[in-house]
Amino acid sequence: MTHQPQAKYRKDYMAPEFTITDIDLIFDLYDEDSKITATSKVIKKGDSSTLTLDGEHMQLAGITINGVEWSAYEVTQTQLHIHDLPDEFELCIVTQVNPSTNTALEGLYKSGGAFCTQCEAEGFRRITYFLDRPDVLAKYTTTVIADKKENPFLLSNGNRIAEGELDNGRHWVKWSDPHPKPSYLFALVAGQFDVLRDQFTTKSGRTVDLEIYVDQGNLDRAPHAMTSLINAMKWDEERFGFEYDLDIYMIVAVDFFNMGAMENKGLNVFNSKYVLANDQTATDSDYLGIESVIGHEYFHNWTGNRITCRDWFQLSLKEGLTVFRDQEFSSDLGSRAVNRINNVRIIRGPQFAEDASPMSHPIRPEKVIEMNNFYTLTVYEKGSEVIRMIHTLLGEDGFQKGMKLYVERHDGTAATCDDFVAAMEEGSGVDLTQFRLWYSQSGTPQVTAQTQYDAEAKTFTLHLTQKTDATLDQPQKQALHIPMNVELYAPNGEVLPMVIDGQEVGNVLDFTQHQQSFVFENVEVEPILSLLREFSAPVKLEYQCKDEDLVFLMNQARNEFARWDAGQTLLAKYLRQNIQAWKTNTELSLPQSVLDAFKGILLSETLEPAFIAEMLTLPSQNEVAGWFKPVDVDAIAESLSFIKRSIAAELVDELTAIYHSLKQEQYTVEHAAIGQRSLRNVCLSYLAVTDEGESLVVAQYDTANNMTDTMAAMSAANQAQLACRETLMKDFSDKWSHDGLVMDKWFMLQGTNPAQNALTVIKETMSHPAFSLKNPNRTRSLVGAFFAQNPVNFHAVDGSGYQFASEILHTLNESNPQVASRLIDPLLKYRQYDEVRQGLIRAELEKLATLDNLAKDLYEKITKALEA
Ligand code: B3K
Ligand code: ZN
Repeated sequence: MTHQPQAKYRKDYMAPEFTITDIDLIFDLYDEDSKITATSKVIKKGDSSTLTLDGEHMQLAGITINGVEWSAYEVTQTQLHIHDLPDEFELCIVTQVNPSTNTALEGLYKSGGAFCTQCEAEGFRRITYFLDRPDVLAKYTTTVIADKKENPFLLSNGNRIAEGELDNGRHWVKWSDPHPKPSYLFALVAGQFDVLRDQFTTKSGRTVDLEIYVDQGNLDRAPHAMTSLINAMKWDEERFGFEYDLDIYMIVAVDFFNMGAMENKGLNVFNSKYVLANDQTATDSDYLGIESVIGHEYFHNWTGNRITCRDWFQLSLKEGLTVFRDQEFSSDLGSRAVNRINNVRIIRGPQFAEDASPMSHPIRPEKVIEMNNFYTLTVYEKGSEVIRMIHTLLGEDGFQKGMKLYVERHDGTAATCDDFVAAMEEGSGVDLTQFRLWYSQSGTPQVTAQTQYDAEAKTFTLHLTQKTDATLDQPQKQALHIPMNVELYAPNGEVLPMVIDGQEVGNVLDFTQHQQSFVFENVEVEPILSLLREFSAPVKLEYQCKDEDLVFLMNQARNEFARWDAGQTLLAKYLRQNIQAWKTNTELSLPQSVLDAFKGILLSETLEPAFIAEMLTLPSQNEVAGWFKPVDVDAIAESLSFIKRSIAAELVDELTAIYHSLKQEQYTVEHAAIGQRSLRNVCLSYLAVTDEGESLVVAQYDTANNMTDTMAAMSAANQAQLACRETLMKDFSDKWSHDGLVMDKWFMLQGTNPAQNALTVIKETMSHPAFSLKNPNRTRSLVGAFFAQNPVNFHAVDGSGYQFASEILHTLNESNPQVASRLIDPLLKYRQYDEVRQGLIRAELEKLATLDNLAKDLYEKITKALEA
């Protein structure tokens, strides 16, 4: 590294010395040399007469102040300092950029034939020199000029206010956004598209034009996104009272995009993966993903855009809250239990792993080198769990009162997480003093529970302890306010009233000390305890529960999540036991009672198919890995495979019968139909490891009339390593080679291929015509899946997986550091593995650390990992 990147600290926040209230932008777009003229109204706020603006990766062509050419300035690699300034002035800056060589996909770049921008977190500074920080809110007008034939559509934020033609085949459109916004919400798109149009009438009767822009020929894949958008607009009015505030809402789908989507005011830019779907190209989970991301970006209009973040340390203010809102949206529209289960899987798997890694940070980080590194599962998903805990403590009514106050106080401003909590507290009257610690303390709390029944006194006591292990960023931990949702059952299934100190209490206990006991009175029989219902706090729970009690809860708990969780706990117990058995060369085994319990669930006539499918889904290899240190990837794979084969062998008749009974003639994307397919395909994944596997999988592939069933057959063949795998893979690739988005599914199967020669095949696959390391979706599907979801091959003890990772990261460090920085995560966790693997991974990280041009994205993560 030539110079060491500097960290920023939350505690150092200072209000800006100047502010910019208005900006007028003119983009003269050319592939290789686009010119941007930015005219801003600047007002001095502090004492200095030097204005320092952020800017990088562009050329400065000129500066004027109040129309006069200015020479009192200097430019560095990342800043522009302008001296001798008056108190208020008009600043005009002309810059030049090259969109066609911008492979980092930040700032102004070309995605296929179209121009587009990505500014969050700090991409606007690659367009012009600016106060590129979220607490500077300005009104934007934007004129886009480009060749008319190649770019018939010229889009930006706000409302279209003027347009015109120029004589050289070029044309222009001018946009004005009446809502002051930070620079990260700026967007521009220019290109040739097909447009799906609709309208929405808001609750106050205003008509909003809805437009979805897709690559030409893809119009038949846009309707689901439109339906999702309309549902989101309606839901936000009904549940939160939030109405849309411009005359137009546009979504543009692009193929080259670093993340899922971006909530730019009035002009969302989306990864095409989260827009395009029809039954031939998309699976049920793609459809649900689109609904959720379209909702998420729309919900940002209030939680993110109208009220934004004061500084980037506050990111969870908008992201945690908006994830909570999108989760609620999906739960209100679909199955609440299935949504909750899938969200909890993310927390217990990858989020807990992040907490245990060198990147561990609180949902409101204290120290950042590269902001893009903090768009994490912790900020987003744990951030949402923190909001959910507030919701649990306040109830829906108190929560909505808090939200109302939050909006009244902070609409049109840049706020902090503390502002949010204060509003929730005052709006609801619930004390959140200790609760605030969730914002500043990192790591996963470990809760241990023990119980005691006193038959004579008729009391049942729950002893709880909490402890959060030190994390790399924070050695000392305090006791958190943990909402602990519990329920007591009598052995006959009756729900017991919970009485403490003579008072009947609700389900949610306030667990606030390191150790705390709750004594329930008038308990006539020894009860069965359902603990951490709804996963009421993002903690690891240790509670020795008898198998019979878990089976009881699987069958009798009145809450579906609790039933699923009991099943998972039972599976976890036998997964651990078999991992141990495999390591000590003892025979693997699974009690008949466990098999019977799952049989009961499979045959249940009252449970929804979608829910049964979740009950029968084993924890992922990565989730199980999180329970151990050192992790033995082979033992985990063997144990998971043993449990799967045991259940399949025991239930083969039932699985076969249900598999056949759930066949649907017609494909519809309705929740009931999705649930049935999901159970049918879970059955197939079990049957794949039985004697019938080969023929069932081939038959399903051959007769599938939708992508969900096609992919389920292919995944089953891949996971079970069936002989038909190669034929199916070839057939799929012959059919879909022209379509990168569809091929991503195929690349993912290559990436997660359990076969021993997977890495060799992956290297060959990189020359597949549909593959390109320049495209983040392709890269994540093939290479990313191998790093993160193929543990046995990635952690091959000869180090081949690590070497390959290092080569890929070396290349991506130059072309797209943001993508590189996402992919490196599995390597950061090297301390979880045995010494040989630790040594091998460390060596690769050290090699990367010496790269001359190491981007700060990778620099931040690698230094943390090596320091650890
Ligand atoms: N706010 C964007 C994410 C931006 C990521 C920048 N590296 C999408 C979202 O969370 O809605
Ligand atoms: Zn978001």
